[in-house]
Amino acid sequence: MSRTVGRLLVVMAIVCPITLAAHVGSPDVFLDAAAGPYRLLVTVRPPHAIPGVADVEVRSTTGDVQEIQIVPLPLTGPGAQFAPVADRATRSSADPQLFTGHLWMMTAGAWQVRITAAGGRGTGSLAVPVPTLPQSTLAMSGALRALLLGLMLILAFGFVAVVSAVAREATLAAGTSPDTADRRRGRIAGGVAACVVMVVVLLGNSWWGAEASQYGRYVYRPLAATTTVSANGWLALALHDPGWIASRRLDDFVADHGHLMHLFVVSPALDRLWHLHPAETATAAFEQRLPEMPEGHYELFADLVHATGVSETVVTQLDVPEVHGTALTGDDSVFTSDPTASIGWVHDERPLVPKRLTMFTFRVDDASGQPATDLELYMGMPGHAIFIRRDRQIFAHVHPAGSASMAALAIGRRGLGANVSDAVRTDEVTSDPHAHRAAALPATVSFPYGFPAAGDYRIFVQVKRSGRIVTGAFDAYVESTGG
Ligand SMILES: [Cu+2]
Repeated sequence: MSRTVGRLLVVMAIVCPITLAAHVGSPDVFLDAAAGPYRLLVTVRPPHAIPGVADVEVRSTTGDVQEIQIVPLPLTGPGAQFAPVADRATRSSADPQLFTGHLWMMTAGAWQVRITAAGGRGTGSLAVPVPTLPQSTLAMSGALRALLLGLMLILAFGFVAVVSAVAREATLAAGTSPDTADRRRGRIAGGVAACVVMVVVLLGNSWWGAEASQYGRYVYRPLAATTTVSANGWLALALHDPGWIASRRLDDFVADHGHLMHLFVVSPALDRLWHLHPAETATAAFEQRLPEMPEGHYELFADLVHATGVSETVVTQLDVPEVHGTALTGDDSVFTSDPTASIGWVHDERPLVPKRLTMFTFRVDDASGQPATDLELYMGMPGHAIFIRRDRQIFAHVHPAGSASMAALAIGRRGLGANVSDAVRTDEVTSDPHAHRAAALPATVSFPYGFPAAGDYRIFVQVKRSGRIVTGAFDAYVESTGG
């Protein structure tokens, strides 16, 4: 009997961990933006399981911020209008311009962290879009499992022993010991109590299983895609929803810096990159005329943004047969492994480590080695950067404003209403991605980002010079902090 109960308790105490490949493996949000007069560098690390606690780090670059308040609220809908009472972020005693805080994120979907900075120049607010996508169910640690199992065994055996003893000895007169009939009554009561314990444990186990599988359905599953290439060189991408929360739809994509889809095609060795913009021809069906590309196997990362502000990266593969490609047009661009000496990575000697917000700065030089004076906006921004780990398990598309999608940033700003910050560096241009500026852009472009994990990465940087898109590729080794 005891063995059976023990086994059942083990079953009950184990949580089945559901492990799914992280969609792009880079869930942290990095932002370089303005809250009123203050320029802030923001990191938000959403929790892996929802509900869970997000970590928020805010660094003021201007040095005159006195207080930072943070509050989570939905990115869209009525909830976005009514902010609960904000928490005050803790100011670091070692670094007075660093503020940290922790926020509970309660449901999956499109959230924002609203940050309000106060200081000598008044107050200003900023909306950081944070998609909360539960990545996994948390597995219970071995120690906790053993502790709970032990406690359950004590409870179960204690209950049986108490019931049995009560039935056996409660009616005995003082000083007498139980006779055969008493013992028999005790054993029967103990058996009944054991049956009750077993039923309770079985019911508990099925309740636990139901809860776990319900949460399992809540774990984020990225959109899937099937790809086909026609004989005349058209790529067709059909998106499928493998099932997730009901609020995810396939018919609500919004343009993000001018295009519904940003498709990055890389070769396995990462020595080739195409940045294409397929058009939606029917709901969730995208098409793109392929450029000239060698026959081979390619990896595809397609960035999309829903009207809710949740952005997703669809990962798929593609075998390209011999195709007669067409010339690249518009915002489409290509990188092949020719040395692009005109873009240089400006970095100090500090080793790269995971999780640390770093400004990745690149300088564009002209043929004579002087800072380029002919930079233009490329899809509304001074530059676009792709961070991709060599094993292609981590991928992030980052802009000078940060890792949040431009569309989600715009939704967040709309929610700020009258408090809207007008100093986000790329704000003015996101509404017109093809805007040209009379004044030349600076020759350097910076991207705030933090690598989520150690490994060998490749960084692609794209800028536009006199109407021509230029791509630079850089290798980065990220040390593991544990060693
Ligand atoms: Cu971009």
